[in-house]
Amino acid sequence: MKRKFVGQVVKGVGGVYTVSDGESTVKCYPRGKLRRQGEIFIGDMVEVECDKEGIIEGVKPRKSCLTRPYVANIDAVIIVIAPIPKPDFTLVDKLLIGSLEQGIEAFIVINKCELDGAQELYEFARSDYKGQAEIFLTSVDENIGIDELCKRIGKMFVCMAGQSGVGKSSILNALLGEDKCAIGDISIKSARGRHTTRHVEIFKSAYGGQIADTCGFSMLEMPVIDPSVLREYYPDFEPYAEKCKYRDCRHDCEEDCGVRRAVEEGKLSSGRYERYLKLYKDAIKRWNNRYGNH
Ligand SMILES: Nc1nc2c(ncn2[C@@H]2O[C@H](COP(=O)(O)OP(=O)(O)OP(=O)(O)O)[C@@H](O)[C@H]2O)c(=O)[nH]1
Ligand SMILES: [Mg+2]
Ligand SMILES: [Zn+2]
Repeated sequence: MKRKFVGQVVKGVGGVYTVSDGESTVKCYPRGKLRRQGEIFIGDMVEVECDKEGIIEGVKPRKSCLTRPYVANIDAVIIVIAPIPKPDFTLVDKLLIGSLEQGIEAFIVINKCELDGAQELYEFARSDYKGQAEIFLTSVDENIGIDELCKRIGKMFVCMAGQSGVGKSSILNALLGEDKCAIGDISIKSARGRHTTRHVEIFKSAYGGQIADTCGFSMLEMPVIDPSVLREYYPDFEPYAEKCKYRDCRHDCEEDCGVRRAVEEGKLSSGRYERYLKLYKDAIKRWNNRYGNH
């Protein structure tokens, strides 16, 4: 007998999706045009018609949708960094831009906090990301900060994000209290991770929330941003941008720029500003490559 229901996509591997109706899961295949890549995201609510196997007939409108990592309907993104591998703060900035764009919360988790350099990272994040993300210190190895993070996540649907090897899957396993995700060895020579997690999958947390694990990624894979709106995603620049001579100042080489002045006066972090300029120039290059001159 056929039954119809609306359920959540909790996993997708090779065109086969696992859809949960809250109690059980069904293996599903998408109908026709939904088979194209990028049509169905993990976290999507989908209409399913099934007997033994399910067919995904449609995708419900999304509350939020990140394209890197590919996940829909999350409430917050958990950006993980660690002393090893060496943090890429431009990637953190870009993840923050993505979360602002989608109107979701962002947390920054400094993992491996028992290692040298973690405290400095914490101080750095507290100054560069003040007011933009709650910051947590965790160590999976020494069981520090895990429960606090789990409580803060509460009933939210969140997704882990960050470079390969920072410990996203390790934190998730610790939060779940079970080893459900594969953990990788960091190659010691290069101190770079090797992409242990290869797909996105959603797990239930002890406090009734949901957590999605994702694979580590690099800046290059991030979506292209319109360079003219980039500055709108820097709320920490705003009080100074009001003092720019030009209303549409992009805080680059324009004369009488309030943001640049704030950096010179030490009111804004120069690192964050330098990374903004880098992202801005990168955005122009990539935008022009895709859409012609800006
Ligand atoms: N010292 C230390 N090592 C940790 C900690 N948490 C995780 N690791 C180690 O970091 C390495 C990478 O952990 P993973 O959880 O696989 O990292 P990931 O971010 O999921 O990586 P990808 O799946 O490749 O994106 C493993 O060797 C973990 O044992 C920690 O708190 N302290
Ligand atoms: Mg992983
Ligand atoms: Zn300016």
